[in-house]
Amino acid sequence: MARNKKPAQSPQAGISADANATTLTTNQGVRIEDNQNSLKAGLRGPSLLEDFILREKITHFDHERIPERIVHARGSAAHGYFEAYDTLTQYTRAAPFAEKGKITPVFVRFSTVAGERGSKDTARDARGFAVKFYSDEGNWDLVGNNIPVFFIQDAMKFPDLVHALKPEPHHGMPQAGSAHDTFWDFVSLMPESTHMLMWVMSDRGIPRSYRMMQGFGVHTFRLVNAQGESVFCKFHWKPLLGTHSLVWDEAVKIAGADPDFHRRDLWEAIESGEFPEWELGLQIFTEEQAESFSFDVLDATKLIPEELVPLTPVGRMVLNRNPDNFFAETEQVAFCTAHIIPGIDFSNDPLLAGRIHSYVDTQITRLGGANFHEIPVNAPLASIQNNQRDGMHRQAVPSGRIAYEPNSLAGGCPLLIGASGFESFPEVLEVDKVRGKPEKFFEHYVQATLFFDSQTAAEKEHIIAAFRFELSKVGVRAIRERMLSSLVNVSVQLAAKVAAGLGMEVPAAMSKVIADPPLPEVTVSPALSLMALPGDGGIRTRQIAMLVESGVQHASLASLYDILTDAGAVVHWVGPRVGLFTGSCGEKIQAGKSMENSPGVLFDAVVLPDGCDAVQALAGNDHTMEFLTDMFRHGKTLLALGAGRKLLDMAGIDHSLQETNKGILLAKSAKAAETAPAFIEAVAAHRHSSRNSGPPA
Ligand code: HDE
Repeated sequence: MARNKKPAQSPQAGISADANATTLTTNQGVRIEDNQNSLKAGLRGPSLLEDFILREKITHFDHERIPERIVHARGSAAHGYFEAYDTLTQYTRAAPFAEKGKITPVFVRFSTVAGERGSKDTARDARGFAVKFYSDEGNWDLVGNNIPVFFIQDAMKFPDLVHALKPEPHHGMPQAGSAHDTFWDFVSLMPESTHMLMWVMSDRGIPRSYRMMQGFGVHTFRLVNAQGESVFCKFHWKPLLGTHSLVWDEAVKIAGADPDFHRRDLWEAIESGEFPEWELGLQIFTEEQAESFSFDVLDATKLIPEELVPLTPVGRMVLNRNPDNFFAETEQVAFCTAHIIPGIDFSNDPLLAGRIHSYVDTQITRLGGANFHEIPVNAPLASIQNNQRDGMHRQAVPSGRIAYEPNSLAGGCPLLIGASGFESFPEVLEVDKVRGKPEKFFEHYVQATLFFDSQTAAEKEHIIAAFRFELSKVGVRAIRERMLSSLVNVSVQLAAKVAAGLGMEVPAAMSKVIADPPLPEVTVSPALSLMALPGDGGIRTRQIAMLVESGVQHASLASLYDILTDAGAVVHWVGPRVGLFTGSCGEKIQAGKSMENSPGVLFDAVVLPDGCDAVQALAGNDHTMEFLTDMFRHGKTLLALGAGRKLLDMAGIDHSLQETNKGILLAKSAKAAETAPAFIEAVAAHRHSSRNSGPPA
């Protein structure tokens, strides 16, 4: 691969961040002799003010933290590259699409929105999906989410939305959660939020992995070609592993068992060489087409159904390198929607307009000044030449006396390059200066209904359960009622089921601004269901537990272990405790995990061993029953070898019924290897939704 990572940054002379450096020094490069004891007047006397080594160390430590992001504070990131499938010069002169096979380095940060920097990964929330392209014509930041629409239409409402969503200001609760009064008060008064609410309450709000979610640019953007011609475009990232989610009960339990669940998953996959990959698809359409749509493409609460404007695949993105340092890269990366390059331009989406300002602005506080572009992870590969000077934390050392233009003393340099430089698309505007919205912005429910109607039965049940859960945490009854009255406009079935779950009557529908909206072009869009992207049918990186105890029939487990590992799964020996166990024929088995430190929610599937003594010992352990009960009710795949089926019986798991039997496999020990293909198929299905309704009786 030609250039699949940013070249190592060359630190300024004298500043060494080399982890292998052998000599401990101060920040002034003075070698330190004693790093244990401060300087004192006598061994039991007071410490001395002159101890510059102690003072430097403590002072630096005192200033280690920077403000966290006001939203998207918790995130995880990786380096990689984007590869263009073909030239796209017909539509855009943007450098990453200039020629077939062109490689552009990227840095991608995934995030939750509401939680603070140290909050859990599995909160119900939208996820950020921000991509920085280090193109040879400058940095382009595509700062998107895993959901193609947003809560609000106009940047003017963003501070209100975030204040309502974040922990309530008087007591600072709840952390990383939308299930509280102020959030639902705001969204129930803002019907334009309804479409996004449907997405966040769906399984999209609790992804299985950052590697298994879509990304969307959300807004309509412009592509501009070398002739200055422009088309509109929406950006979509599709994961090769398919789109998969957690179920709520699982997400809640994972939050306790491993709050870093998504961070760990991304890190471990990349460390093991399983590089996550997405395909970039564009919805390309003209302004004339846009005018004919029943909705406004400048309204970020609306999507363009793929059935109306299909995706054109244009390239792939691979993440193949973990950051060297979390703070230096993941924390200090500064994504800004204002960072675009020739060939990409904005539309007049009023939400996007506010973002163009906000991101640059926020970095100035967060990263301590206007020179954040010099931080290595933010620095473009394209060279920077301009007359901007000085400011806090300036690293560059421009030489000479010329810092203005026009000049003659430097021969006019740096020169403007005219036509090939960035030029805003010369849109013709003849308008009044007004505060307001176009008419189609007032329609709030058609696409919320489209989303709900496009879900499978299991997905619908999860949406209903999510609304029920969230609204059950709302203390003010009037807010619940108002939200229900809004949901009636989405689907009477949805509103009725949520109301029943809250022990409430279905209220009258909320009045709509547009009673008779234009007929939608599409009424069911299969592409909106998570099931539309099942993945490649493989089990690469799937986490599989093999329960072990002394006395297990080792040979059958070992044969499966090899087959599953060869198929790319990550197989773990999980015991009642960690450490050594002895198989029935004296084999030594090292359990790296215990059911206490790694409960069932952390695995995609489990294999129960054969061996009467082992099964008896496992059956007597409370953790085993909890492990199996969770895996059953979360729709995971369970395979019981020989006597292992007794564990299913003891956990109350009925493996005889065909309906609930999906993903529950039984095999004799001697047939373990033969069962592997069926087991792999069941694990690749991700989840068996027929049994995620509740615990076994
Ligand atoms: Fe953001 N958003 N946002 N946002 N956003 C930030 O920028 C903002 C919006 C998104 O990994 C902040 O550097 C405004 C939509 C992501 O570093 C801030 C508005 C979408 C990230 C900000 C929006 C996003 C942010 C906080 C409405 C999806 C994390 C820290 C006008 C398309 C990027 C920062 C990362 C972060 C402002 C709406 C995505 C305050 C004003 C819509 C992925 O500047």
